[in-house]
Order: sequence, then C-alpha cells, then structure tokens
Amino acid sequence: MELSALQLTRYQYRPTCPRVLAQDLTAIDLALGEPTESLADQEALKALFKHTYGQALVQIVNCTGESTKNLGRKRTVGVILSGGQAPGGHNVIAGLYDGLKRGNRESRLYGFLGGPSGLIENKAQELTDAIIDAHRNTGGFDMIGSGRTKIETAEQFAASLKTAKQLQLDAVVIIGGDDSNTNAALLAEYFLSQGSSIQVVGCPKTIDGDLKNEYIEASFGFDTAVKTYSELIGNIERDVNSAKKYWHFIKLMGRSASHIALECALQTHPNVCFISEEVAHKQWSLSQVVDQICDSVVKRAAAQEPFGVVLIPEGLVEFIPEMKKLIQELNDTLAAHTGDALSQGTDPLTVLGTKLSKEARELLESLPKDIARQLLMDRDPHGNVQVSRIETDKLLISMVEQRLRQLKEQGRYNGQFSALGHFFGYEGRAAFPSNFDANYGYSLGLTAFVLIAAGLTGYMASVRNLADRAEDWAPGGVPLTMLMHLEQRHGAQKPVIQKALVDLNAAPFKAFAAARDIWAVTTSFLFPGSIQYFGPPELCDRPPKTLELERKCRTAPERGESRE
Ligand code: FBP
Repeated sequence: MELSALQLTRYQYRPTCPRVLAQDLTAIDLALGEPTESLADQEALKALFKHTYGQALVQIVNCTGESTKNLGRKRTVGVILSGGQAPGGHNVIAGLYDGLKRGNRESRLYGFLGGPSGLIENKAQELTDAIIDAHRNTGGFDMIGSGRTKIETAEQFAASLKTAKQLQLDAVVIIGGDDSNTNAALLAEYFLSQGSSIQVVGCPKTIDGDLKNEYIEASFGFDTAVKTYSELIGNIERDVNSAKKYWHFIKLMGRSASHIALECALQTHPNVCFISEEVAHKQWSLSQVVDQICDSVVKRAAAQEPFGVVLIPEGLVEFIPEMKKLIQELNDTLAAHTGDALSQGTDPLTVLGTKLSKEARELLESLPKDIARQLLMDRDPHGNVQVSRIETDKLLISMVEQRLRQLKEQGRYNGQFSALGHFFGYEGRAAFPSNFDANYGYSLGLTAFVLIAAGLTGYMASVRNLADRAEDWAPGGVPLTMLMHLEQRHGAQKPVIQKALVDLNAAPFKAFAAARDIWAVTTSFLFPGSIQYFGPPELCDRPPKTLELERKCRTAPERGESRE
C-alpha cells in the first residue's frame, strides 16, 4: 500500500509523555487517595458493584517502586477499541504495547477485532512490533477495528470471561466513551464476582469531549476533531466573506453535549452558534432558535452583509424541550414495541400514533417528513437516537426560509437568503492525531499499563494538567464507579457513567457568551488554518481553547485573581 509523505514522516514522531512515565518504570509508585463514592445513587451502586465500589483515586509518582514491584512480570493483555473513531486511539495501543514490552519483552498484547464483539466471540490478533509500528501516530481505528456492541446479557458476560481465560489474559483494556467505560466497570465487577483475577482498565476516548470531569480533563480525539472542523469552518468563512452570497449551516458532531460546537466557535467566531445545554436551560422552543438565526440574517442584510455561518451541535434537537419530550416518548415506545411493523414499511405515524401523547404526535406530524422519518430510525445498542443521521441543518434552513418569507411580507426584511447545509463529523474522526492527541493517547496507554502492573481493576486511566506541557502531565487512575449514577435507559434504571455537558457557568461558555452578540452582526471570522505537526510548540502542541480557558480559571484564584 502506498504511504503518504505525512504518514511516513509521522512514523518518526516520538510522543512526549509525562516525565514520571518517561523514566525507568521500576522507579515509580502509586499514591493512594481516600476511598471514593459514586456521583449519586450510592446505595444502589454499592449493591451493584460489590467488589469494585469505592476504590481509591491513584496517582503515579516517583518513588521506591513498591506498588509496581511486579512490573517486570510477563503479562498477556487484550485491548478493545469501542465506539466511534477518535484520533489518538492507535497511540493508546502503542503506549500500552511499549509499556508491556518495557516491563517484560515476553509480554503479549492481543487486539480484539471489531470492538467488544471481538471479546465475546474470541476474535483476536496478537499485536507485533510490525503492526504497532505501522500505526504509530496515525488516525482511524483500522489497526483492529471498532464496534458498538454492548456487553449486556449474561451469555455475553460469560463468553467474555471464557475468551479472556482461553487467551490466558491478565487484563483487558477498553478504550471507549462513557457507555464503553460503563461496560468496563460492569466487566471488572463481573470477573471478580466469578472469582477471576483478570483486570479491566478503561481509557477515555471520544471526539465529543463529553467524557470529562475533575479527574478526566478531556477525552483523546477531541483536540484533533475540533481542529479539523475549525480548519474547514474557517475556510468556509473566508469563502463567504469573498463571495458574500451564502449562509452556511454547519451541523457538527457531538451526539449529546455541545463541547465540539463551543470549541469550534471559540476557534472560528461564527455569526451564530447554538449550545444545546443553553437551549435546554433557557427552555428555547424550536421557533425561538429559528428567530435567533433570523435576527442575525436580518441585521446582517441591513448592514449589506447577506452572508454568514451558523454552527449547530449535532444533538440540538434532543435539547429543545418539546423535541426532547417527543424523542423520549419515541425511545420508550420503540423499546416497548419491537418495531417490526415499522421495518415492514407501515407508515410509522399510523403504528405509533395511538401510543404517543397528543402533543408529541402533533409535533411529529408538523415536522418535515424526512426529519420525522429520521427521528424514527433504529436506536444504537445503548438506546440512543442516532442524531448524526438527523439533518438538523436542513430542518433549520427550511424553517428560517419560512420565517424570512413572513418577515418579508411584514416589510421587516428585504434581503436575499441563500443557504447551504453541511455536516462535519466523519471528516475529523480519523484524522492524523494532533501532537496533543498523539502525546495524550500514548500517555494514556502507558498509564493503563502501570495500573495493570499495580494489580488494579475497575479503573480508568487518567492524565491530568493537560493544558501544561506534556512532560508536566500527571498520570493516575480513577475508580470507574466514582463516575457513575443511575439513568433511565431502554425504559429502565441502569448504572452509567455520567456524560459531561457544557457547563454554562464555566470559562469556555462565558468567553463565547461575551462575544457572540458582536459576531452575530459583524464579520469577525477567525481563520485557524490546518493542524500543524511540525514547527514551534506554541503552534503545534497547543491544547484546545476549552482546556486553556478552564486552566486559566482554575489557576486564577491561586494567583489571587478574579475568575471572571
Ligand atoms: P463515541 O461516543 O463512540 O465516541 O462516538 C461519537 C460519535 O462520533 C458522535 O459524535 C456521533 O453521533 C456518533 O459517533 C456517530 O457514530 P456512528 O457513525 O456509529 O453512527
């Protein structure tokens, strides 16, 4: 296979990892914190996770090597990539592999093929120097593939244990988002409940950026994805500013939270950007969302700027209260009824009509037919509506056109409106990881190895201080149960890792909110250009703006400055 010049050059890149992991690994130790509690529903989770609930936070530190004195033992580990692609995944595997081999050259790493189903069905491939080297610092998950199978039935748990025993695994590493790490927690608990010592460790992956909290500052993949989308948005902004005739409606991936849209807005200064969490908080209706776009269109037309850019988070429809209610009813109805009738081509409205509330049915009927159909499509294995397939950009364009026609009739607008829709998602999920994601992924892999070497299970690898230089990052582990609470899924209460939504009181949103009224009217576009892999660190190694703003806010009080 022919390799591009960039791929060949990126093979030579040596990721920077935290100082404590760059040295002889036998000279490290684990500092144990206090026992932990889950985010909520403590009693229920304690009962569900009898063996793994409440473990202590750990930090990897320089020391005598006491906790990791078994680091050099020969080990066999299996690794799974789970869910959507995220740049940096290959580097997590490379870091894990290098850690294992640094511990003992005889250690082995198996990659489960096609995601969690590889573990259930025992489809695995031993990873070699040649395979790892051919994937260092590359995007995609093509080394071993990924999948969205959820390990949930008793048979699937038993089959997973059977495979792990057959391969004589010491540990399984699951690289995934909130749902996949929930699976990691359940698997760790199950293995112990069956008297098995096979460990399970998770790593935080998702371009969506919604697997984050005090201990997990970011998931890998977010940085590369937002930089890729921001390059494209910036290019479009420059194009509209040249042609001055189109409005571009750009839907951005991020199935629930709007971290991607917010970061892209900070990097590109569009005219309008919605943050779903604010829409939900302020209870904006669909028509209020449309009115805000129209307001910018009307004002810009009056200022002879009949063009612009609107950013729409992928999950927006789920956050508009009336739409959320409709989707919830559809989820519950679809879960309760197998959907056979729907797949046989019967009109969905006829099938569901009697089962939905009056308001939900009326709203569904009022939507353009294509959108109504998209809302009824199959749920993913975790019960989520597949928002990436709902054409929110088209929905908003058609509603804005309608509203502008009314405004024209009322003499309140007399411009030309010509709109184009886009969806940026897959373009960013498999890009060559930025230096930040290459370093972060690799560091997570090494960290996962150290947690395994220390005998831990039911943990997520964590690397903190990410807005600092990679050498200064702080690796450790977070007990998975600490990140969990109960949530309604498929019509029942299930233990899950809580998704992190955009915090409307935090610095990144406040920075956006302070500037957006100006962006709505004036042309304030910012053109970030493409990801730079070679050059000065301030250009190549920068973390996302979200992390920089969050760090500034964290450190400001220490310096006696105001948080505002
Ligand atoms: P993960 O949550 O698995 O990381 O995937 C995130 C994501 O990229 C979302 O932004 C998007 O909605 C979804 O995957 C699309 O996935 P698919 O192509 O499997 O439908």
